[in-house]
Amino acid sequence: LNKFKGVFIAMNSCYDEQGEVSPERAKKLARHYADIGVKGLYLAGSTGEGMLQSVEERKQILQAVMEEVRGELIVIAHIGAASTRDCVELTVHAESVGADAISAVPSIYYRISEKGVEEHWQAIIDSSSLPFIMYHIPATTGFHLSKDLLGKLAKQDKVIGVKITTDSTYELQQFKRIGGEDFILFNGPDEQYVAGLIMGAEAGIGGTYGVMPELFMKIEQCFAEGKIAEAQHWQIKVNEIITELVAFPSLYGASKLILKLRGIDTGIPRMPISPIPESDYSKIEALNHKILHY
Ligand code: SI3
Repeated sequence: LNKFKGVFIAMNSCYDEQGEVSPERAKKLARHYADIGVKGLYLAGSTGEGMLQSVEERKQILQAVMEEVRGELIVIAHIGAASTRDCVELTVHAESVGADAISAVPSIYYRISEKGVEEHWQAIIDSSSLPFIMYHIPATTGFHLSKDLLGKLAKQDKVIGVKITTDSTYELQQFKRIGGEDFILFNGPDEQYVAGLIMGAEAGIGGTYGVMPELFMKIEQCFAEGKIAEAQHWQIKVNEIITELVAFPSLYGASKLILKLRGIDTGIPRMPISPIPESDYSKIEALNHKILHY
């Protein structure tokens, strides 16, 4: 399971000038991260705008990324969608193109019961031989994963971990306790990567990693070497940047513009996520400069 431990970038969406998904641009972005040497990528999650894309579009992006970085980066395909049928279709596809693992949020919109979420996830797990990572993000899904359900699912060999995006490192620690030694906790909130590592996370999946992967790799390295004060120092620097990023009309729009300034055009976010107005461009340039000079 060591291949799932480390810094995973929740990769931004990649569109062309017309707003269509762009496999070419996705390849270029994935290549950029492979050259930096992160552990892996998390595709079509919140940052990847998977929920705003069709099943066909999601397949195209995953396939392109696999063509570019298979064997170099560990690729986790987020296949979560409202319908179990779509999730299963995406899972079967993910396995066919060689993804390393799949991950899913609970089904959204219909306020599915705990039993329903269990059945939804189980259908996904049963549809391939890929490792499965639960995606716990109650602020967007409205579903709060209980310790009971986590414990029940974690008993299966294929269920290797949970990506936990809540503010509670207590919950993270409880999930780790229940999941056991071989169960991987993927830290979700980038603002508390160090805190998550201290309380039992062994990996991080984050959207803001995409504009500053080196800083998160530095945090990880300091932590691994037991240099906690230094890890904290970098986390504080990172948090200054995140505070600025989230103050823009959209975090994803801001990250995409920063990537564009660095020569990697991924287009603008898909509606209803706001793009960044031109009046904010100079602030984005200043922020990019700040990140590059840390
Ligand atoms: O794309 C993804 O699925 C994620 O990376 C989720 C991740 O937990 C992010 N959360 C959201 C809602 O986008 C964080 O990386 C988040 O962007 C960061 O902590 C800034 O608040």
